[in-house]
Amino acid sequence: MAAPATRIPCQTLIASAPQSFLPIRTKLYRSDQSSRHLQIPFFRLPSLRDHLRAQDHRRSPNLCLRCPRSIQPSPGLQRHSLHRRAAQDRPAGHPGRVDCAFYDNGGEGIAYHDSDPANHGSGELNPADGSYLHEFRIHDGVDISYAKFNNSPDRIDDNPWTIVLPPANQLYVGWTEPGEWFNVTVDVKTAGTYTADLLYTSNRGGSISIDVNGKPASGELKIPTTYNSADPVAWRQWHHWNRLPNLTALVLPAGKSLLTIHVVSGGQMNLAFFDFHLSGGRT
Ligand SMILES: [Ca+2]
Ligand SMILES: [Ca+2]
Repeated sequence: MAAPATRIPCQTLIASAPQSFLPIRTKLYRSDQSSRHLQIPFFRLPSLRDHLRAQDHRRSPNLCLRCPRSIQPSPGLQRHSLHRRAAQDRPAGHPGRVDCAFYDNGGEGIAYHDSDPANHGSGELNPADGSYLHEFRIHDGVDISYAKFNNSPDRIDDNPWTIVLPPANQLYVGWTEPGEWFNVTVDVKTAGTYTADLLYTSNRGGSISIDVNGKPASGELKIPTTYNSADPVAWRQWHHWNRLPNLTALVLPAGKSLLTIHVVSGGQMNLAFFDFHLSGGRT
């Protein structure tokens, strides 16, 4: 049985996590004293009031909306927080696993560049239904989906042509096009040379590159195609997962570093995560 969620004052939450994406369940109070509950899995907290007003306005355009006095985190919030700790705070192998879909906050031109403002995964391929996976960063231009298992009649990501199985529900950056990029801030415990494995699919082959703190660091990294003509399902050519071991080696200083992942050529790749391993001597 899930522990009862703690109610957090709205202003406290906004002040403490100004750029987080949080799933919430809240109660709206209207000027006629009526109210209703609303579930919002993810959105940018500084736009909380605007988002709530827009949601409610469509249903009751003649009523004013008072800001909710508190926010009740949904169970998804706890899972999200645990995930972030697992990804970022592991004591050995720091920075460890870097999930691409958890790129930095900040929006278009700051944290990422995407070729169009729509998210073709969250809210589109995966229709908005109030769930964590379908609405993950739904308002971002980066296109995000997740690994789906046991689909019928055609399996999706756990298909026979997948070489390395991703974790179920693994979020990934898809619909990639040349020229797109996203930033990921990593916190490195031990300075040194790190190799990185990549979990990915690639419909037609392509290449990526990685900058470290704004400077090109990896050179162009070839991503071989995972196309397999034996698969009779055409759309599944985007779902043949594989792992590229030791794709690159990066010299990372201790402390925070900004990684910028560029899609250089090819596009049509799905990028799930990089696993970093300390491979060289300390610098
Ligand atoms: Ca997009
Ligand atoms: Ca895109």
